[in-house]
Amino acid sequence: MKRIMITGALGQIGSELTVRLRQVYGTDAVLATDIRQNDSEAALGGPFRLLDVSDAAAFGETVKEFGADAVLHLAALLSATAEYKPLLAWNLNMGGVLNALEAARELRCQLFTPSSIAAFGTGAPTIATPQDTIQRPLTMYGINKVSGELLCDYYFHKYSVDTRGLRFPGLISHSAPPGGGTTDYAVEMYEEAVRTGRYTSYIDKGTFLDMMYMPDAIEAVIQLMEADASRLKHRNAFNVTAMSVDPETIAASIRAHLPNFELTYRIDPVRQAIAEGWPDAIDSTAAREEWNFRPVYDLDRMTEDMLVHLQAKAA
Ligand code: AKB
Repeated sequence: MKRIMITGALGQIGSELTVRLRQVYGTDAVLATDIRQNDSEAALGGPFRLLDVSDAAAFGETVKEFGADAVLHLAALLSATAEYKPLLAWNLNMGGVLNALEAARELRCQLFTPSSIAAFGTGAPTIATPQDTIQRPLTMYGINKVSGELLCDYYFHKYSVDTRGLRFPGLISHSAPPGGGTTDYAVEMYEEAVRTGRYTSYIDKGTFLDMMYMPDAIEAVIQLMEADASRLKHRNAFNVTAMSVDPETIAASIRAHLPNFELTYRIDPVRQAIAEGWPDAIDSTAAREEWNFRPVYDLDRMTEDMLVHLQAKAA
């Protein structure tokens, strides 16, 4: 049975991915790691190790001791935090990817690294943004993501490391909260709709961004990691998306269930500028053709599921 190690396991993606991987591969076959340890670790229900991904020696030792066949490297600072702390973002995001790549090269592991819609920027088409196009992001996070994509390609071509990756859109989930991202507003809107019936958005109406529901993101990671390598022409950084929405579109979907939901705006110039530099809607044809990516949740189906879960939590 495949043995898998995850970094950033207590984060928004990691906490759900760890639980799902343990259902698929077995509890003890999945090692969760994170720089912090808190109450939510118990919910992951299996082996856990503290790991600072910027410590190269500790990274390599942890992979070796566990005997991992695959590393899913999720630990990173997100776009808004990276804009406030660019040097920390460079050191943590790039150091982490390099340490993951080196461990995968030395110990012959498969490696998954998430990229993002942030990897696009000035000059790229904003509608149906192609898989292969100009990538000149103006944010530190975007620069980290493009550099990570290129490094993963480099390790594949030079050392035959089996690197794979997805360009994630904003991910919406009801369990672990996101933190420090630009697309976090979408998750907050659902939470506040249930909690108070109103939300003040820091992203302006008419600002469209790609989003995807977490269950689709989790299945996409597993599907890509299991995909037949001979079919992968791109390997790293596949565009994946399930919907393109702005705050008003999400609010309308919420109002189908909570008609009195109120949406107002107080724009955060930093996160608004980041969002405006990203595509409105990316094209995921390569992922569909090369490994059968098929998201299940559209906006309304996701809204229904989010509200059911959040209302159950609030009860
Ligand atoms: C962020 O907003 O920073 C992330 C992302 C789209 O990469 N959710």
